[in-house]
Amino acid sequence: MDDALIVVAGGGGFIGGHLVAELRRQGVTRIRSVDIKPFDQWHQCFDDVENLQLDLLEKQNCYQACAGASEVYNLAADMGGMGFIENNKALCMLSVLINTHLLMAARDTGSRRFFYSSSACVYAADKQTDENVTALKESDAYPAMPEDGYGWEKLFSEHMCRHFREDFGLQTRVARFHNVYGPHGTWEGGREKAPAAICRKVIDAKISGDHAIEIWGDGKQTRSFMYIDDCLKGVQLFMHGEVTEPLNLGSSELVTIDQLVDIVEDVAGIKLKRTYNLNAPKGVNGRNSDNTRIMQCFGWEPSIRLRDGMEWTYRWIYDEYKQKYGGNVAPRAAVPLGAHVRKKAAEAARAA
Ligand code: GKE
Repeated sequence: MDDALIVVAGGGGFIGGHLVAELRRQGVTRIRSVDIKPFDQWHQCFDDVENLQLDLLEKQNCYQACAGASEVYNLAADMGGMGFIENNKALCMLSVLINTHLLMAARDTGSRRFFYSSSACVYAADKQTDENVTALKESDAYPAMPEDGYGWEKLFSEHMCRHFREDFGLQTRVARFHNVYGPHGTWEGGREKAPAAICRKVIDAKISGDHAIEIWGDGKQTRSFMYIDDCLKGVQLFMHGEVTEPLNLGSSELVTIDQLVDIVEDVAGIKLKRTYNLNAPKGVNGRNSDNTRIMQCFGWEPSIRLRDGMEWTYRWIYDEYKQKYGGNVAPRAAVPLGAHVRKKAAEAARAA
């Protein structure tokens, strides 16, 4: 195993970059990190790693990426927070080509294990209508009614993994990530998720002196957020364990978005006047991770407190913000319309 080659697909992204860093810390000597982005846009890039810029939608590139690999981690996908996935459904679904071609390549080039990063977006919408959500257990993915676009791709790809294991003997492992956050994540540009977006908005307010914040939705929607270190630990437990069914990998510390803002205000030492944009992308009303299965299987669950993780994340974003914009405020991007608003407009247009 010592000189086994580990491939991280999506190694230029947030989670992939952290995974490469973690493998290096663990002393893995042969790592291949693959991403479509130019190297200067990778969230983390290490000189002692074999870095490849490849478009993994293309089958031949997946074969190049997987050649000689012992283990393949697939963290490559076109994705983002609600602002992105509600408005880019086709792009999100095209990631099916990445996982399909990687599975074929891993099978044909003799990889021992294959990890797929699925998402809590596979869960059925009708189980997430209430803010006082009952935590989602793995069986709640069926009957299937996942997040349109992104969630369907994830659910389909989970099945591809299962059938490659059953039919071809490729040892696939699948985790359903619940909203992962931390340093080195996207914090501006339209793909950022709520934890990073709220940090950036609080920093905007601090720097501009305009002590106000716009929150998407009514602030009462609930989520759990998993710090990156918990995510990395879970990914490796799953990859090297014997559990073949998709399992939740998420925190069970449920908060409202307003409570998330409270935490960031507290970290930043500021109080802001809140406005709520009900037309912005909002996703489901409530989502939490039921961790019964992961506890049964591994005797472990993500446990880093949100307050701690948000403090580390805020400080990292603050430094990045200052480095990029000096003492100036970052340019404000237009807020995209939520899928619920566009759906209503389309229905009204059809009725007229
Ligand atoms: N992105 C963002 N930006 N969200 C905001 C903001 C903001 O400035 N203000 C409030 N929110 C609200 C959103 O409207 C949504 O209701 C909630 O925070 C969480 O948004 P999110 O972090 O973008 O994404 P979600 O948790 O709804 O969905 C994510 O789920 C993951 C799995 O749990 C997805 O975007 C995927 O990235 C992922 O699969």
